Amino acid sequence: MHDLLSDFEIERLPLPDADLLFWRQVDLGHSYNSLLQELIDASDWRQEEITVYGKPYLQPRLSAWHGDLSYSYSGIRLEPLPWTPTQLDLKARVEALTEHPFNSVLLNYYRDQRDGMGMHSDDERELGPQPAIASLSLGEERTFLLKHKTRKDLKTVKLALPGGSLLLMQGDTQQYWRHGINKERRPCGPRINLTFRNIRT
Ligand SMILES: O=C(O)CCC(=O)C(=O)O
Ligand SMILES: [Mn+2]
Repeated sequence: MHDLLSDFEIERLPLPDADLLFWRQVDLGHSYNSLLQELIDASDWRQEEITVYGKPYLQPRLSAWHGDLSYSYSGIRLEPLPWTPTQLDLKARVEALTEHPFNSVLLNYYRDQRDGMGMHSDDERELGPQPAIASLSLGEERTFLLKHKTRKDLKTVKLALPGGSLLLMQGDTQQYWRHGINKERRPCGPRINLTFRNIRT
């Protein structure tokens, strides 16, 4: 069970066919800015190529995959790098808050307003039928979009993800909803997002 204080800090986002928990500010044991800078400097960032309708594109962001097992994502196979001590510390904090175990993390680095992530759902078979995905944000606040896959009557939901916030997507969320991060017109500083996942063996 969550204790009273952490329950008080959690918001349940009331979307149909979804199970979303949101922590506006989590205690990460270090200042958010020092963590952001450390992760920017110390990660082995890659710009992955993806294929859309047969054409190769570079993803508009950098990424790094760490953890225990390899993973297929948007048609690319990612071999994991080993966990760093900072990532293991963040993983333990996120596991304690969400009460889910994680064995992998995908780091996304949105360098400025020109970086983003297209609408998608994290529904790869390796994640299982009702995956729990915990998304920790550092740095610039960006807008997270959620769009129901079939219910045209539901508007796109916009959720501001400030640095230090944690979003847990679980239950049917990936089955019924897509999510993404839009590019912005206004100038944006860097943002890092760590998405903790549990890959099934
Ligand atoms: O940057 C974000 O908040 C979203 C990341 C995401 O959806 C993903 O890594 O699959
Ligand atoms: Mn995702």
